[in-house]
Amino acid sequence: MLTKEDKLKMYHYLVLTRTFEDWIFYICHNQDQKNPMVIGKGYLSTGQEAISVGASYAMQENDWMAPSHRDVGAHLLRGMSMKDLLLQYMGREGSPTKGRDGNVHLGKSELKSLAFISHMGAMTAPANGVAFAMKYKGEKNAVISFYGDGAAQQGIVHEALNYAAVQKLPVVFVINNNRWAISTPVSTQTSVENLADRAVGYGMPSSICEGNNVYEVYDHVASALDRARAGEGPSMVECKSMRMSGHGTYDMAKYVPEEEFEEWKKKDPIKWAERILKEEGLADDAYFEKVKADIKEQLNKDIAEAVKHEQVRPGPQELADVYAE
Ligand SMILES: Cc1ncc(C[n+]2csc(CCOP(=O)(O)OP(=O)(O)O)c2C)c(N)n1
Ligand SMILES: [Mg+2]
Repeated sequence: MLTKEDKLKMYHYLVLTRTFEDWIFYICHNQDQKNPMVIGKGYLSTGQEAISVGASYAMQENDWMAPSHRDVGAHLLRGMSMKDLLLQYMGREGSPTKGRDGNVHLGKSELKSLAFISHMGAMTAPANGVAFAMKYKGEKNAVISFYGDGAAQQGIVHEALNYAAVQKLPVVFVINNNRWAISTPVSTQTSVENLADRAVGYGMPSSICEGNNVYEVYDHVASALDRARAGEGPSMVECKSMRMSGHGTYDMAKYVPEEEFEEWKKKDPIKWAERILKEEGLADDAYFEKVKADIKEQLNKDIAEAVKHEQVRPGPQELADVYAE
């Protein structure tokens, strides 16, 4: 059962993720393109933050996750600092990838998150690897493997799901079905109504949840993780949501029908959480405004610090641990 403290904490992380990514969007569109602060582009989870926040909130300390590129909320919740994220986006030496990779291609083994690799769906295989090791060692932990509706069509995902089911691995496959894979709608990617319908073919249970209701995402993923930790094998949770921005900050998503955005705006995860918190008498508008203002203030401080202290871009010395002697 989620306590009041849990619910407010999850709300905080929704707002934190949104505020950070809104800033990334702003900078990508307003920075000096000849001397950019953010290297590359932003890949944002705007409008679907409840998936990564709700799912990762259900993790225990020794669980691992294999994030996708829309899981900044999960990175933050697992303890990634704002400074780490900022330096990563800025391609600086002090970032989790030491400036060798950019934006959302990151993870930190100290935080039990595998570093995200760009090949869609490919994170399901190392997620299985970690789960296999847990099972082999007799540990009662589990892994969340996050991936999108587009990634769900990759061959490696089908193999990984089959393998996880056959080996009864402690993995929860959390699908972020945000209806689009770049400019391809989900309706032209697959002939099944729900991606979760495939679970039966792999021999694992599945459930479908409102991906924009952070507390519902939590409930579904928490049950699936409990099941995995109890040795009952993998399961799949399909989170129905919508990518409320372009694929990256360079993409204004002109190919998405305006009505689709309008429809999903009504299901905004932050507003949804606010509605629930109000209905349950746990918080009011003044509280929400304060959370938003405090986060903005803290973010401004973190940005100033990151910019002041970490101007170093990686040089050849940073490659030293890439190659064996
Ligand atoms: C194997 C592979 N094919 C193509 C790409 C290019 N690509 C990057 S993201 C993306 C769309 C992914 O869509 P989805 O899995 O639905 O995730 P979303 O971006 O919607 O969260 C594609 C095609 C890639 N990175 N890897
Ligand atoms: Mg998608």
